[in-house]
Amino acid sequence: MHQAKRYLVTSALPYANGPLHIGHLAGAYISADIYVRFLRLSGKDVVYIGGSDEHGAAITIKALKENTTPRAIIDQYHEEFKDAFTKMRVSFDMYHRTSEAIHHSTSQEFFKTLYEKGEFQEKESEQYYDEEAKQFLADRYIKGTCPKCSYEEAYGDQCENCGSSLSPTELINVKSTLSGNEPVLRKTTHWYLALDKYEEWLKSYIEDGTLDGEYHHDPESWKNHVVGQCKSWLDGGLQPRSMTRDLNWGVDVPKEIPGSEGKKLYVWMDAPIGYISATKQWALDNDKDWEPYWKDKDTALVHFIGKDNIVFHCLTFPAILKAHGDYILPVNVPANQFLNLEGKKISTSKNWAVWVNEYLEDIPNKVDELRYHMIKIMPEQRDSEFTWKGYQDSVNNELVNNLANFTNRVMVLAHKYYDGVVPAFDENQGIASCNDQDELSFHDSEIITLFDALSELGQHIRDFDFRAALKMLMQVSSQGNQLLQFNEPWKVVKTDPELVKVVINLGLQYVAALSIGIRPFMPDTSDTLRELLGLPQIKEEGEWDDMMNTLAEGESLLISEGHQINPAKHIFSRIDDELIQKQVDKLFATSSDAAAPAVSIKKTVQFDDFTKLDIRTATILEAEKHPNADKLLKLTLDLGFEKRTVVSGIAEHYSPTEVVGKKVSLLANLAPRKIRGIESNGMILMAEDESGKLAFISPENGMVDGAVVR
Ligand code: B3M
Ligand code: ZN
Repeated sequence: MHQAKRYLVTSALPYANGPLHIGHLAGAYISADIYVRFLRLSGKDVVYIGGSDEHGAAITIKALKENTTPRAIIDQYHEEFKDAFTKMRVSFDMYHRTSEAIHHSTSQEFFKTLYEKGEFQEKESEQYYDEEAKQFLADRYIKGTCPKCSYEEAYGDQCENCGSSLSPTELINVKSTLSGNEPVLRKTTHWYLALDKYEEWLKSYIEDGTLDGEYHHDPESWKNHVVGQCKSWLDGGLQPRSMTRDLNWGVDVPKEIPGSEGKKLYVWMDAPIGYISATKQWALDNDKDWEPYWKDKDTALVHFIGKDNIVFHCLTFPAILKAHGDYILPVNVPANQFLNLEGKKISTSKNWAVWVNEYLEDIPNKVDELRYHMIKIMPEQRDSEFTWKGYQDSVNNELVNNLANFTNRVMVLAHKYYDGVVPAFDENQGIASCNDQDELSFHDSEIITLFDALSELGQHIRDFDFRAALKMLMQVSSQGNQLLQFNEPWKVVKTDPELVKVVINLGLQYVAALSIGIRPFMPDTSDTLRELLGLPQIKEEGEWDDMMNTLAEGESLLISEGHQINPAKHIFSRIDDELIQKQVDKLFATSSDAAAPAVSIKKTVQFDDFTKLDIRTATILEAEKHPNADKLLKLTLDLGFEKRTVVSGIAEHYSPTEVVGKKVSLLANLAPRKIRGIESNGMILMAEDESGKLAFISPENGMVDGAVVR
């Protein structure tokens, strides 16, 4: 793609089965929002599409668990998502939902076209079936151990730990998530898309950026981890994938197709088509034509997603689009990696998350602060981590101390010296003194510096380097700060009033530039700055390009001489320790993970089972190293009524002298065992934590030896 005429930008459709957390925001939403806002600021034709993914087993499972209907679940979360995105200022042109009729018909049309073109192979196969629930178990209805990474909670279609896309029969130790039972295999028929047929074609798309031999995009412009994941898929060889499921919730396989009864579209067939149906709805609502956005080669299609969705957006969906025939393909899929939270993986089920709606309730009016910190730590190339302390530092050290401090200072000084009127200045100021070589005035050379920084910022956004872009934004603010720091207008205002005019004028140009440059990252702050400067609000209609043109011309200014600004104000305030501590406490207090056992509780036993164990108190009389094993101690125990030898594996933790005299609990009727040549008569009970640390289970209060423990 050399010059795109229009852009169609999408963010992954979140499953409507649980609230949004900061990991979602960092993955596919804030990133896309920066990009589309920048495109609009650059005067581009862009449509930004999102919506709720309302099908898939995760939703029906949730409904089942909560004794309600899928419809009730999706209605609740769809509204919540919309609300959270609006408040976080994620600026979708259309936030749609896949339960809408227009989506059902659009995805059915897709399915029918593929069917009629002979793209599907109809195959009978054995699939897992839960005899108690009387249901086939697709995707999320089965859990088991991932064959690739050994993660024990992998789903039938995907391992969320390593991102592998799986087929149910690859899982080890399969369990039904409905009944917990081990499922049986039964025959069923489904329609498979021959991904293997597209393997070569996909290879050149991903690796060379070509489609049917023609240039499509520069593969270097894609993130390494995205291309890397695709390559490893392709190298592993693609298999036909079933595009249908035996489910009772989802898009029906079109009636006209024989054998369609009871069959639904696979959620990863219908969900990406959701981008298309949402675009159709947008076009209907806005009296536009949707087709150029999906069919014209001069449209740039960009998908923002999290890394667990890479295979579906870079391989499966492109193959579906290709099989259909009329559609364009993404020019980039700038997936983000995962965001961790306070040292652990974010987990919905363990409530280890910062929920967006709770953040908005607990810390209202700090939307841009959260956006800022999320961009700063965005997991663009590798996983990254959110900590509350880090968030506090970003706000206090960067937004307050740098950005707010600078903008406030300039405006305060402008009021102090010039009653808030942008000062006119002598254009020749500084030519002789510091810039005589290239004959630039002080003002001009500063404007060039500003222009360069902004150009770099813009390029980073176009390259999907949002962290770097944010850094440049802060650098602009730092440059402005240095301008004040270096020239110290407060010291020379009496002796060199001409210099001070230039400095304050420049300072205000910087603030005006920030009010536009900040827009993609922190839209509300842009509004505030414009308000303070007494300039019109940014409508995201080409203002970036106007600014760059203005700066390049060098004659006209972003804020003109004689313009009256409004009273100065700090645009950010500090976040105190108390607020941060509250959030950290809340995270730990409400998470089931913080208190979760490292080793889960064993199967229930009856009291009778327990009474078979004879546990006694005892004292260690003697201890010595086992002659044949480094990890073992040979102990002599006093049980009051007898002495015994016990071999114990504690030598790495305790020296013989440390343990002599210790009171312990002993499993006294354990069958004798020869351990490395020495017979052991019983076992000392020890507590062991996650890290392997050991402690004796010692009776208190000098209890006599040989007492019964029960
Ligand atoms: N709902 C998966 C997810 O939320 C899925 C994305 C669909 S994008 C078309 O991770
Ligand atoms: Zn895995």
